[in-house]
Amino acid sequence: QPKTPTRDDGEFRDYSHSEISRDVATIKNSVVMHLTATFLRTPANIDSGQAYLASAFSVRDRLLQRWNLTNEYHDKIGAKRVYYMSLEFLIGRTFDNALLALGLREEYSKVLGDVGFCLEDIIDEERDAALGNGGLGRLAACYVDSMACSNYPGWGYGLRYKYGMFQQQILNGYQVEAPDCWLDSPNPWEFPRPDVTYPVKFYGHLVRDPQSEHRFKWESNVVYDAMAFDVPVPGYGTTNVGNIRLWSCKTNTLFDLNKFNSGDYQGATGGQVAAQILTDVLYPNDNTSEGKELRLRQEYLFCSATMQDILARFRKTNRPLSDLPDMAAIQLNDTHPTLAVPELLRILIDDEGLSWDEAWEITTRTFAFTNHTILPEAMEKWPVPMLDKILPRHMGIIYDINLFFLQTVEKQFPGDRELLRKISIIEESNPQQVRMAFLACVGSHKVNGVAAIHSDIIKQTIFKDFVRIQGEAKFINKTNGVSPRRWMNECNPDMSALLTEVVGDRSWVNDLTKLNQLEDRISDAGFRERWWAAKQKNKERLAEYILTTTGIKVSAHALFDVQVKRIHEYKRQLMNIFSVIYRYYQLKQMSPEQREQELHRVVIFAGKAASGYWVAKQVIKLINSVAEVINADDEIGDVLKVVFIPDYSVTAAEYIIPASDISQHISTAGTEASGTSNMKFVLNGGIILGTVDGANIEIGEEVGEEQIFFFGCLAHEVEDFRHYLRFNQPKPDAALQTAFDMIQRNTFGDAQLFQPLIDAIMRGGDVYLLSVDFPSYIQAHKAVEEAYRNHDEWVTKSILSVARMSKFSSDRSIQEYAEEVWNIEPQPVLNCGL
Ligand code: HBZ
Repeated sequence: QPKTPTRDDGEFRDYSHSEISRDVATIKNSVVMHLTATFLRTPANIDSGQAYLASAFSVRDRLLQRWNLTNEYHDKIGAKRVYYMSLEFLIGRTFDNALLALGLREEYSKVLGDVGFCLEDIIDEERDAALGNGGLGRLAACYVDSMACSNYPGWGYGLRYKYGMFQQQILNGYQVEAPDCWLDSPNPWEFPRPDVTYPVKFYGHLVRDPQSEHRFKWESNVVYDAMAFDVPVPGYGTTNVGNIRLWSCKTNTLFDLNKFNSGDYQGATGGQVAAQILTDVLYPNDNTSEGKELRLRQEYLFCSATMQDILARFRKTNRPLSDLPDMAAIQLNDTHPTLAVPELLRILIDDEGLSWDEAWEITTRTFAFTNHTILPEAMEKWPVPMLDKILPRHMGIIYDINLFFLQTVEKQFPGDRELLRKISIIEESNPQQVRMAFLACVGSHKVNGVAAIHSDIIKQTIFKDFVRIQGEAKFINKTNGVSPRRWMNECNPDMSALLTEVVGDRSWVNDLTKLNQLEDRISDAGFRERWWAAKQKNKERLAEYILTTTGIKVSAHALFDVQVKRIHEYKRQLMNIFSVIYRYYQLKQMSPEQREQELHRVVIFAGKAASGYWVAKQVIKLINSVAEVINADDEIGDVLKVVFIPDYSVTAAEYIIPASDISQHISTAGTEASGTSNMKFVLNGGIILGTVDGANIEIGEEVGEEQIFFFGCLAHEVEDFRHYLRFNQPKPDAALQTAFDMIQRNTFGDAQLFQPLIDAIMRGGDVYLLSVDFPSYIQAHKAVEEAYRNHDEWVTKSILSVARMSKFSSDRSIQEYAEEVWNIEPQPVLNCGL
């Protein structure tokens, strides 16, 4: 009789790898069952797309069993849960991730091999779930992964966009957007829940409750339905499976029988068409706020459905509403879900009959808020007239929140009218605007930034007065992290195998602190060689990928210099391409013999520009124009190649990141809140060329400054430089001037196209300080080349960096949030024979 494992004996940890049915015949049966029963095929008559779907559905079955078990268990023990509310989840693919989590990769490989398919090709059939723009959305995906892997009872809440992040094509050097129809084929990774549907009201009018001055009845006949789709989040090395609940919008007046009967067949379903639009598309802005009414309605649909769902789950516990903060912690991923604050107040006061004070206490103890940016154009503000029209009750509640807040401040700082004006949630502009960051701050018990420098900056800038009023302790730092499952184990199998060898088992995948054991191997020549071979193989794989996506042939023996991220002025892709132009100029001055002596380099760009962001799109055009000229120049050959990889995505990142020698994170100091790809690159043995900004700083502290190439002015110097440049002409150094000259001599096509980019620097105040940082940037490039030529030294840097990266696991971030913000504990599900 096998003994029943208890929660303390730790057996559950290895459970998925040791005791799950790994029987290949059983797996094959389940795949064949889906082929025949779900997709009406026979094994002899399928293509790789169908093979993918059948395999994915069979994996999903296993996840759903565990998913049920996890939630049943958490209900049973009355676990406090955390809800991560985010308008974006940039998930990417799930199939390979799930196979690794369940420890069934080899088995599926065998089963697929038996029917004539190669697992890698089948994995390639999956489309990314691209329900996010960039860092903020990917962070949400890494965080739910860490919650599942660390056994925290946590759920993500988001929207199920019918069209995710647009697909980027490059035509004639320009970005062209195409819709991302990711739901056109069946999606094995979602589970529709028509039983979990909530009505969400818009517009209408208010009727005051005669019994209470704070209570209203909100009457409206514009009602939409939000229906849940559950996306399983496989936990690696644990039975726990997490969940992302995504809302899809339907109308609840599905069919207008009156219209139909009067002959208006089109009109009869008109409501349905209008309703779907709410969750049709993801707004493609990164670090810019979209002031559209539709976006506001999207945000509210999300907040209302989520709060109704959280409260429905809470009510099942039969505890009084005052216990809500003991059962639920809600994290606001930036200001996008902030309407959840007035929505909870509304439900507690108007529907549940609580007093304002009771409701306010519950609300502020439940919510916490993460800020991801201080760029002024990203700050969400909604015009009061718009809010008042769409959500009259919420506008009233926001006025009350503001009134009570200002009253307490007035008591604390009597007569300081200037202070009241500065901190008011309502900005006195014309029209008045609701400042969502202030609303989120006042409605939360904790506010955090995403890297040490960023958390300091927000305390000195946007939340300065709030720190004075509400105290230092409320404002904390939670440095971002990335999932080692996806960003090492999955995307870099060869380096992962080396880590497993060093550690002795795969435990590092859930415990990155074990990477420090790598330092013991630093002088082991054989190990160093295999380390480098792994990097080399990744570079060859990327060279293949570049060839298929762009048609450009690059040498895997060149230095791979990578900048992949959203295209944005503050991230300074423009500075990078100017330096490439200058490099090209220098190479052209050399004799062929001299040139051949130079370090060979492939400069790789990728990233999307928001569809309405003209400057960013011109930068893409410039990069492609420069690439075209340089790549076609026979004198240059392999000494310098420039590549723009189209349609950057999570999956593309999984190819690109493990192959970098150098990656660039070169934002103007103080503008990149954290960055997370910087962590992924270093974790994969690449070195950073970067500014003293965001998480670059903490990475430098951990891995040692010798392992990073820092350059540029410091955050505290930026204001003075900007001030100077507002009144004085920038003085480009000879190198930058050379780049301008080459563009203006039509070297890369019509100079007129690019003149606005130069003008932004020379006449527009050079807001991002390219002219200031360019000389030290060029110096840093030189230092990189010298270091790379010393191969031994480079390999040492690479190994040491990885060994010291444990801090940047999202498991560490999540543990800090759990302990310091959410007050929740890990709740591993017992081994129940699944
Ligand atoms: O969040 C990013 C920061 O720029 C980056 O430094 C940080 O590492 C990352 C995770 O904390 N911010 C965003 O990605 N922001 C947005 O995508 C965004 C999207 C829509 C908006 C505003 C911002 O309206």
